Amino acid sequence: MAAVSKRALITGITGQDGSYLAELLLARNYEVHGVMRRASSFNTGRIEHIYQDRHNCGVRLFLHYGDLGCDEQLTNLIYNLQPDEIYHLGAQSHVKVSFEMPQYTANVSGVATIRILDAIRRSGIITRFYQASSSEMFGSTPPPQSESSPFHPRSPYGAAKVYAYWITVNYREAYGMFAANGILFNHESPRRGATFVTKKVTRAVAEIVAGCQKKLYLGNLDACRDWGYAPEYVEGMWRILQLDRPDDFVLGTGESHSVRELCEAAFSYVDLDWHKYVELDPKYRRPAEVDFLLADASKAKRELGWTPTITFRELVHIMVDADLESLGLKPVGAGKQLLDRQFPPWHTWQKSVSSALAAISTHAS
Ligand code: NDP
Ligand code: GDR
Repeated sequence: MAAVSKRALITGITGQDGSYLAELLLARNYEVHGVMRRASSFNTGRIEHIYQDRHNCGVRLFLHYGDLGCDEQLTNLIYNLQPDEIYHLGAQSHVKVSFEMPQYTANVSGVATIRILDAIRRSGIITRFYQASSSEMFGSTPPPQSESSPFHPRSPYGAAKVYAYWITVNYREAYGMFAANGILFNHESPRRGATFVTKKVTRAVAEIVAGCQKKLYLGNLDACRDWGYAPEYVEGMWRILQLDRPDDFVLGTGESHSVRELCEAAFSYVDLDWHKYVELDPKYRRPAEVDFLLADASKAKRELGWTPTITFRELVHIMVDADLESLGLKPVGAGKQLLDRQFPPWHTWQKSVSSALAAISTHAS
């Protein structure tokens, strides 16, 4: 076995991006440490397939309990581990929920960033810090949005992320830290949380095919998003931290589609007409909406050599296939074949992951 190359610390390792990033870093021979919060039920479904008992030899993935709401464990981990790279991905990441829990969201998705940055500063260690910034910061700023577009957040989540963005820039400028923002547009996968709209739609399609669900209730069908495939975005995060100097980057596909188009793409993939199944429920509308997000990621292309390859329809096919498979149905096949053909082993088809997540229900927002 090759020697360990670097040590990384990931907050939010149990989330969609954290799980893909952990796989990517393990494949690149990193020692990976992840922060997970204590839960009374299972919250490691996305990383179960890469978890190794720490008593085995050659183990390179370690999990530590910690909560972003306070700094006791974060400070210890940073000081004791002295990671070469810190990827801060943990957050209360649901925009609609942030209207219901605005103070909690400010704390966990905003203030947590300064907890980590200040722990780095006080510990005196040399490390590289990645902040998971979001296209939600642009809010009502007209498309296309790039690194130079102004921020106008439309939710407590977006506002919290603007704070986290600027404090990252501030620590870079004030203390000369390697601290960088990735401003990522929506990215999805079979591991996406069940209450985000892509997963809600693709999961419903599979349930309807299986005969377990009759209708799908959604909010605003007109909102447009720049949706990409999550594993390609964690590659972008890694590249941002490999640069000679820290900088901020927009990552997105440069294509935008409405929620209505999402429904059409997902249902038509299994030869169903979405009009017969989708109904509107005002419960899923937000007090303020972000209408149109479209990334101008030309800086990332130029300076990181980062260009996403999975198109909107391909993404939908991947997710519907995964959801069909997780219910024990035969995938249509185009999405599954695409992954088998196009991607290296660190994020090939993971039936185990989509099945584990299928058990989680979709009651909330
Ligand atoms: P997820 O919601 O899938 O994952 C969030 C992670 O944060 C989970 O591991 C979650 O733990 C953890 N977390 C939440 N609250 C706490 C807490 N109080 N203490 C410790 N850990 C906590 O998000 P994604 O993977 O999709 O996104 C990763 C990051 O990127 C987030 O910061 C998100 O805001 C940001 N982002 C995401 C985009 C996207 O399209 N996916 C786009 C732009 C930015 P648990 O598993 O226990 O819930
Ligand atoms: P978003 O993602 O808010 O963009 O945040 P989400 O999938 O929740 O919503 C996208 C759009 O779909 C509309 N929509 C619905 N959304 C949900 N969740 N449920 C519904 O029933 C529904 N009906 C319509 C929404 O109104 C919205 O316009 C995601 C998160 O990952 C953030 O953490 C991240 O920062 C941004 O993407 C970029």
